[in-house]
Amino acid sequence: MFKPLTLFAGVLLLFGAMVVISRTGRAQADDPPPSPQEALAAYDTDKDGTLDENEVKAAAGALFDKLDADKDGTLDEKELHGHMTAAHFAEADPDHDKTVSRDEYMVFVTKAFRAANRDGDRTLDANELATPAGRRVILLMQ
Ligand SMILES: [Ca+2]
Ligand SMILES: [Ca+2]
Ligand SMILES: [Ca+2]
Repeated sequence: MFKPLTLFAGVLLLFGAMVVISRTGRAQADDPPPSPQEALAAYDTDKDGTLDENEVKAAAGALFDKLDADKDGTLDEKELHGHMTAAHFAEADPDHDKTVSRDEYMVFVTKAFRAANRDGDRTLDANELATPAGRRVILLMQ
């Protein structure tokens, strides 16, 4: 005779769990991209839990091709919109021709990687990717 009550409690518990899950989901959706976890899941090709310079450059090269909408081999400020601030664009374009060539992009990626690699090992871990410098690296890959 206690069974219906147990069932009711079970349903309540399940409902409570669903509310918690949906709240967590919403909180994550509110988090601004980029996410270190997503970047690691997408670009850590050797699955060692960190991004090394080769992994970052491979992802950055793929993004370069994707962003180069007019396929002229360079990225202008419009093509890079949202991936670099104006100040970083100027830094990435040392010859000031208002475009970033693939070589210039890779030099900038390497600089961003080194700036984010706080402990000076050869990899970026989740904590390093969560810093402002690390987020800059993620934006150069996605
Ligand atoms: Ca790795
Ligand atoms: Ca272009
Ligand atoms: Ca590191």
